[in-house]
Amino acid sequence: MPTPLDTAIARLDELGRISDSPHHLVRTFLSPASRLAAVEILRWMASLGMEISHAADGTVRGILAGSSPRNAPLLLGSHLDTVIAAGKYDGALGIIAALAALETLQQEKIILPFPIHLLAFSDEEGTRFQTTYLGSRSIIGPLDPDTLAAKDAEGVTIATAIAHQGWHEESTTICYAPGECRGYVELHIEQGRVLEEAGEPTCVVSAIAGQTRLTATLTGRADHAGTTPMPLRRDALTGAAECILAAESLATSTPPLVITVGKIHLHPGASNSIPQTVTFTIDLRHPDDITRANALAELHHTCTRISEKRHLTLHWQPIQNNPSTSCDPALTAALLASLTAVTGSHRLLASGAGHDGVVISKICPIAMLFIRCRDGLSHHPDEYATPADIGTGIQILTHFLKSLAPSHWGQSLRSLDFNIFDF
Ligand code: HGY
Ligand code: MN
Ligand code: MN
Repeated sequence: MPTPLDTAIARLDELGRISDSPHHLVRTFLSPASRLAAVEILRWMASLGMEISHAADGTVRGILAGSSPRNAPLLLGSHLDTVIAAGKYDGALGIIAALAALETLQQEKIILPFPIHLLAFSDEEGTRFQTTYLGSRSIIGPLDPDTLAAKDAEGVTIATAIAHQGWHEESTTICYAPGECRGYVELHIEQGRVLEEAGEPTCVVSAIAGQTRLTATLTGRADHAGTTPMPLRRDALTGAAECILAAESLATSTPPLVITVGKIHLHPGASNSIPQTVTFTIDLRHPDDITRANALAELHHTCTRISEKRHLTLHWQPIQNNPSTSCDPALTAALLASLTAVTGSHRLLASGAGHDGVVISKICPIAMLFIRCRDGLSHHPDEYATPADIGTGIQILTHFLKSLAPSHWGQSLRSLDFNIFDF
């Protein structure tokens, strides 16, 4: 009989093979592979006896009612979408590890005194539309008009994508009001090197760094590559290059600020034509929101100066701005108690990566558990977490869930005195 860990490892491989590309792993908002992955996750949820449903935007949910279905639910989950040329752990591990923890509780005949709602969010990465957290934002309220108007590379808006590519057949509205849930807990790979360098398998997350996403478009003039002397050019690509290097030097001189240009597109794109327009993305992050805002203003000023000097026009288009988000102290203390009980570690770590908890923190307390990943590598096909570390993560999550049912664990954790125990 396979253990919950065996099943989890097999499911990671299975989900890792569901892709929109034959060349690498990629699942984007409302894509065919995202739908296939959602159907597979629903199958796993149903096999645990969960009440399953899906939203039109592709987020799926499994509910275990527990012994008191009317009590406030605890939310578990992560995202089912990926970046391009992704690894198979980012997102998927959080969904699959939660299933394994619930399976362990079932094998031990433990029924929790409140419902568990396991959520697989349709879009966290923002790969198709650059706007991130579409799935989790949709469970706390309707998407705002600006977001719905965001366009993908083909010019399709989010609104059109949901209307025409959404999973409307038998869909449910999955939505939670502030205060309706007792908390949200997500297990995720660290996507950094701290745990590996510390020689520890897991840690608890203290906060999630704030992030700004925008696109910058520089416009000059297309011209002939052979007949246009250098001083007469209005080359949008060399202008963009100067801006991008300025962003790199700003980030390098202001640690732990990080700035990334992950996408760039130019027009007309002929080898013998001087580039007329260049659009590139900027992803800017810092744990402190004031420093992040100041860095953003400085970068905008620098890029404006560069474009003026080169007789280019600059269009600076903010896409989104997420504040630094602290994890809930009480829920984090409970998760930390389980981390310590299972591994002896007390490690807390701030997350440089964004997570759906940033959004869910608007409606309930959040906490996160990190699992070590090899070389800290993520957003890469070689992303890897060992079965042993995944097993430790599942053990901690299971211990944590049990700790919320004091009847199984005495009253020890009640002394932490927080509302998670209010039944
Ligand atoms: O970009 C991030 O931090 C996350 O992987 N969405
Ligand atoms: Mn990611
Ligand atoms: Mn992720």
